[in-house]
Amino acid sequence: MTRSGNIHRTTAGAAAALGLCAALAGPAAAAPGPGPTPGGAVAGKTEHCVVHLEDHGKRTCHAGFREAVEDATGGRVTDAPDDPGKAMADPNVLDRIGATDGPRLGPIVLSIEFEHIRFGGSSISFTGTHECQSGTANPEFSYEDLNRVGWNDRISSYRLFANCLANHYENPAWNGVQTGYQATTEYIGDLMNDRTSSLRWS
Ligand SMILES: [Ca+2]
Ligand SMILES: [Ca+2]
Repeated sequence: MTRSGNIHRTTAGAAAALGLCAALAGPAAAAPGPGPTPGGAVAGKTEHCVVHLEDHGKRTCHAGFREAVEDATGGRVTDAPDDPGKAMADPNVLDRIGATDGPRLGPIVLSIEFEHIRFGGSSISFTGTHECQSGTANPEFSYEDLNRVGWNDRISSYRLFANCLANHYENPAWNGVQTGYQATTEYIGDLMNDRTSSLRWS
């Protein structure tokens, strides 16, 4: 199947959305603070945000992980454990978050990125229009600068969904050191821990 139309449209949409996000960024995005050490104590409250790439990069944040999962899945999954680590260890919950077909599906969850190792601390979920299918030569979704959502140099672990792999880049606009396209990991590794500034999914 051909998917290039979607690829280009989505990438452009995500890029266009960044300006919007910057304009709308509230207090929640203003103070990411120094990157916490893996597994370390969280300075301040945890927060669980969702960036809807399928909706011009619209970002919403929640105090609880359960609410964030409900948001990211378009209301499909309303009963995820509020403890992200517990949720990410529950195969049934993971299956439902990662569903990519069904009636009135809504947003597709691409990945959930976490502040700490082992899916701990605050989180930011990215959603898109479809599951990843094209291999890694042509990234299907991208996010140019995590500064705009208060997530620069914070990511320590992530869980991928929807057949996607993610590439994590040291600098905005997909520059600098990168992880290469990787599946779920409970630790991003010493090279890129607390260094990610932009993302691609494919
Ligand atoms: Ca971190
Ligand atoms: Ca960086």
